[in-house]
Amino acid sequence: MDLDAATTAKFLEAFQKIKKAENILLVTHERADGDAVASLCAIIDLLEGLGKKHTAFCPGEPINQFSFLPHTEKIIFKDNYHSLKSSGQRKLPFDFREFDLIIALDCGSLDRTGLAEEIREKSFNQFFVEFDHHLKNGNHSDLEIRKPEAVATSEILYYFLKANKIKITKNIANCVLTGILTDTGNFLYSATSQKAINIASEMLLYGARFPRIVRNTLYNKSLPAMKVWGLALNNLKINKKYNFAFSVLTLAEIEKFSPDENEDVFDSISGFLSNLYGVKGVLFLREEKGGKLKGSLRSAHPQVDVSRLANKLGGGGHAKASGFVLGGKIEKEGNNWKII
Ligand SMILES: [Mn+2]
Repeated sequence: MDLDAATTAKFLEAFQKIKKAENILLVTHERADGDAVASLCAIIDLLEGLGKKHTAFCPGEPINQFSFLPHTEKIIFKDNYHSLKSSGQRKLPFDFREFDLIIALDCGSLDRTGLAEEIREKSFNQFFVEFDHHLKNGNHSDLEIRKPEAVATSEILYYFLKANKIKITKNIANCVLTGILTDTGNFLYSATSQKAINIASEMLLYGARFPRIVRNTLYNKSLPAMKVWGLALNNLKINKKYNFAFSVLTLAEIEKFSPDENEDVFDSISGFLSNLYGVKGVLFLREEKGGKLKGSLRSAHPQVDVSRLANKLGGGGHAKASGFVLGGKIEKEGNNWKII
């Protein structure tokens, strides 16, 4: 990405805001993925170097597989956040009014931060900066740094650091490389760019540990997770009319193997199912507790944009990887299933 003057000006402004701020809130999206956690950790590293007071927040359960990243122990993960919210008992683990700067990283949409109401209100005049590579969704940012052409938010952070001549520490290098690797499926997804590969190799020179990242993000599946994978593979079918593959898991099927809720079992399944040759894409639909259905869409086909289907179903994401959530339950009868 060649940085145009307008983007460079935004990066400089963002750093000015950070330097002036007294208390900074960092937030990312629920069910945080590698890029989300890595982006948080990279900015935590920067803020600690500057001696800035800060809090990092992620709604939802902690994702254990990223605990190898520096500073993850400082992130406040809020368990049961959404159920508390719907029952009206939501209580934030901090006083939102104390912050003068809020930085959202990799969020996709404000609703995924768990802080949508507070951020929209900005009742105490907080300045809101957004770094994201998802498509635009709303007009809530005071400073919006959005680059859908970047493979990861971590890639955007790299340009931000460069524009401001900020030293890339070994910690930051590990974070940026993790974000790029996880969001490109270790450079396998079609969105992978030459720039992302160049940045990754530069991160190795700054001390990022590639084998350690891959070991933690790829070779990390437990036996229950593998069993659930097996079931998802077994249930995989192709809809010949649309040349689209799908696999459906009911809650009862999943619970038979009691996978650890803190393990990212399902994202990796949809990624693996998309290895199927010759189809336009794949849908992985699973039933969750509380009458929710989660759908993941993946495609490796150059002409297919699965985010259009995800958007129609109230979700979102990228052309090659998207998701949605619906209310309902899955009923299976022999080889057939329906949503009730
Ligand atoms: Mn991302």
